[in-house]
Amino acid sequence: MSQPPPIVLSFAASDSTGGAGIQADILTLASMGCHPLSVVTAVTVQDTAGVDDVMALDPEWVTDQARAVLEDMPVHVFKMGLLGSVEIIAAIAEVVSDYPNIPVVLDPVLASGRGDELANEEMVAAMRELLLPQATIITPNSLEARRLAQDYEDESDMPDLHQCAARLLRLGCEYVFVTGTHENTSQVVNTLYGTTGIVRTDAWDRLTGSYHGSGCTLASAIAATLANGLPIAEGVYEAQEYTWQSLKAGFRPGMGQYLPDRLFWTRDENSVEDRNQAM
Ligand code: PXL
Repeated sequence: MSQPPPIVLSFAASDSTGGAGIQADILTLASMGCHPLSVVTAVTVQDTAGVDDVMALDPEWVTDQARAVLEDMPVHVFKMGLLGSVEIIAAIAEVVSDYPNIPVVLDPVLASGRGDELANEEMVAAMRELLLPQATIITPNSLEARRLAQDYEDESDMPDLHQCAARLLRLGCEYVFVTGTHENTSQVVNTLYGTTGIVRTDAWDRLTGSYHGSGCTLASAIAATLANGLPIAEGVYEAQEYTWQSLKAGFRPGMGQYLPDRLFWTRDENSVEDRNQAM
């Protein structure tokens, strides 16, 4: 009999478009050979153009969803996305602290790619204090890295990305993977930092579209590679390659942003080329 798929538990919010959130995580994890468990933290109202509303669940419901599946199945990796409230962050921190041997991939979702605010300052502080110390790897984009690392009491504090990563590592996570999509560079440069410094830097050709769900796809892909047993540096590379391919094969089902095609590898190559030429 073949091995059962490794199990990844995702804590994230529902995005009805299927572009980001728990739906992105499920698609990515399944596409990369894992069985996804989904603990819903919040429900959003949105389309491919923007987020209209977010309703966070009662934190007890988050705890109960997680405890029920954790007591039933062996989980290989935790993945966290949009968490919804300070109380939910505290509830999740308590659940995962009971499983110190399960790696944690934390995508510190602070805003959507389109700029919709998805975390307030209290939530940023709670993530910093309660989740970062338990994280194996955090995957901020450069804007999130600055917001998580900056000292708000000191307006002149302008750390560069290396300094941000060093500060975040000091808060207790093992690795920080900063993505560079929002930086003014011709290629997208992503850097993985560990406690001994830079572990790897990868540059990718910048794709021209505006995509919804790329960060969720990348963090879930990293969780999948870890669940599949890859060492972190290799896993981070594979996850970038997978994400870049899914963005390149992206499609525009509505009137707003492109969505990644997480099942790109099931399509006939010519049909993806045709699809992109038609748009
Ligand atoms: O891309 C971050 C993100 C995560 N989770 C949900 C979202 C978004 C961005 O819009 O809606 C549910």
